Amino acid sequence: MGFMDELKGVFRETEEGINKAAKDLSRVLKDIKSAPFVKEMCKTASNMYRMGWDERNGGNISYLLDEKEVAEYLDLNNVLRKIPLAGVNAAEFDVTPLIGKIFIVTGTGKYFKNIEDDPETNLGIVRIAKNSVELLWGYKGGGRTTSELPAHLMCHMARLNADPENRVVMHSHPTHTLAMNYVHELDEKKFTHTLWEMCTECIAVFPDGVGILPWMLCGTNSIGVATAKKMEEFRLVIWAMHGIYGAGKTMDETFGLIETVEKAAQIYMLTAHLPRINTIKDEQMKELAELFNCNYRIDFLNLK
Ligand code: 2HA
Ligand code: ZN
Repeated sequence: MGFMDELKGVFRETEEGINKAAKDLSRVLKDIKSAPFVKEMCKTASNMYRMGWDERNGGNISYLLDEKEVAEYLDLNNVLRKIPLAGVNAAEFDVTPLIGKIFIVTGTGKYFKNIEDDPETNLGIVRIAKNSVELLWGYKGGGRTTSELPAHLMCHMARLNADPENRVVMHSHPTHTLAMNYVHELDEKKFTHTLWEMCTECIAVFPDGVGILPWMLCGTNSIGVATAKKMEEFRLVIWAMHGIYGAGKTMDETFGLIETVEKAAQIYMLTAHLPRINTIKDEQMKELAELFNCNYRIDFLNLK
């Protein structure tokens, strides 16, 4: 056999090998749209939209995924493109603890109401790199991560320090919570106390209370730094006259935190202009928090 024939044979074998490997890979990879984490993002965004918390492109969610689980659906070596970590000032924002971690994140300018019908356009799965994120799936048609990604990543770092099982950061514009921002003092103790008074179980759901930031420009590193600082202490942070941030271990826990604050704020807004005849007393809140064994902010109660 001549040298050329031998060479052709080697090429043929290599090509066959590559084709077989590609075929094997596509056979073993499951359909990403059936992944539980994609379905959870879709369902949650639809629920948030229907709750009226996420008008137009309002709100954003980031969800830390398990690499092994993602590898069942995607080839982790196939980076579709790199997206810069917009507006990042390295001195303020060191992403090192998150490098290599994979998140599913809502896209900038995308509407929550459209996510369920078209997850591939409205969501992205990204791996964090030094000054950019590597797109592994989604943002079809040239989309990018939410403009609030710096705030989200900073919050993840703060919450992971407080609780290594934290996975979800969620931002939205819940109506009554926002309304309450205009008529109630924006003091963390007073605001939390009022919310706790509005439904018996509030103190057990968010015993750590609600942190509050004054009005700040959104989409910036500084609001991210300030939110993350609050998140060292609180799982819920209000952005005055804008909305709320929640963080938790699961999508249900995080959604439930915001839902419970919003319910309490709704009751406040339904009753604030009426004479208050009955109320839950601080001693009763203490009793409940202790029954549920909650590590509650006792300094947010006015106990005698
Ligand atoms: O993503 O809610 O705060 C839109 C927003 C920005
Ligand atoms: Zn917002």
